[in-house]
Amino acid sequence: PSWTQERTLVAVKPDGVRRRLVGDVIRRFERRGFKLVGMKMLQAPESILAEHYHDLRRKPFYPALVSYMSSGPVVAMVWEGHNVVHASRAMIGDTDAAEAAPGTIRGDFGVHISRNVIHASDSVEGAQREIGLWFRSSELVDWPDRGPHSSVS
Ligand code: DGI
Repeated sequence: PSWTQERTLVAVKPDGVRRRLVGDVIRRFERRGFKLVGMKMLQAPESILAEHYHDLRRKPFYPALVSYMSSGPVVAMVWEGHNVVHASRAMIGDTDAAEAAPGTIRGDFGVHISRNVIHASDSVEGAQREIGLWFRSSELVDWPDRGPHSSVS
């Protein structure tokens, strides 16, 4: 088959870290065959959050969103693989936990739209922008792989 390799930004939000869900998130992405090429824990600075959520800056929930995202550390990851952007949106589920299907991360662990455990980029262009925002290129590791999503068959 022809593999289109993509990368996406996934972040376990402060509620997910507090609830010890980092390992479950990583396990789900690994079992799906995706390749981890970057990962770090950080207290997200407001400059990153302001840029990350720039499109939402006029929403009434924006101040609460930034304060929630600043309420503890996040674990930011870059995952690579065939159609990883679309697939990871399906894996995390609907933004609103009440709408998220069982089996998705938000459907299994989400409590409320404002405490929805995880972020994943919603487009290939968005993913490129977000990866550049959260990671320096030197923090991404392009290790050789012969896994299920590899371009080396
Ligand atoms: O890409 P998503 O995270 O699924 O959704 P988004 O980019 O539309 O919104 C980013 C985050 O903002 C979302 O994960 C939770 C928060 N948010 C979105 N819509 C609402 C919201 N928070 C509240 N309280 N109310 C909303 O309507």
